Amino acid sequence: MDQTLVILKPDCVKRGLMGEVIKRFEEAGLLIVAMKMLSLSREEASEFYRVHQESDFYEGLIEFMISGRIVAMIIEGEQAIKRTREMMGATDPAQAVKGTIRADLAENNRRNLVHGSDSPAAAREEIDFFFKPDGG
Ligand code: IDP
Ligand code: MG
Repeated sequence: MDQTLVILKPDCVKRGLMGEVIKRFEEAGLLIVAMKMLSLSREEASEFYRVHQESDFYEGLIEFMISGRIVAMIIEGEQAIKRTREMMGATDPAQAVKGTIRADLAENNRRNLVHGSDSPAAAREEIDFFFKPDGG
């Protein structure tokens, strides 16, 4: 069993698409084992996305991620990391395969509804980022 960290981004919450996205993961047989709604501070968003700090989209990404509430969740299942990434689709919805969350529902390559960890190491680190072992 893998665990992965998925975020429903501010556009997902504001557009009322949380249920639709969660339903897709659940219908694929993946299990949500932890979930919370929160707002990221600028510092937290900057740390979470620090691998992108040299990218030209970084500032816009941070502004977007702090623009509203998000939902962070731990999703568990066989090959959960790979499968959630496949279900999300490519970063740019225009490039994403039909039937994926981003192709079907996302607005553009920034406002693309969801984040999912892209490796076992990232999953561990990102789960710890949102769900500290002490419950904080
Ligand atoms: P991913 O979410 O598909 O793993 P990354 O390359 O890790 O994509 O980028 C992180 C996030 O940064 C994306 O999900 C998207 O919100 C934003 N982003 C990525 N590339 C661009 C871009 O070219 N323009 C605007 N925003 C982008
Ligand atoms: Mg990524």
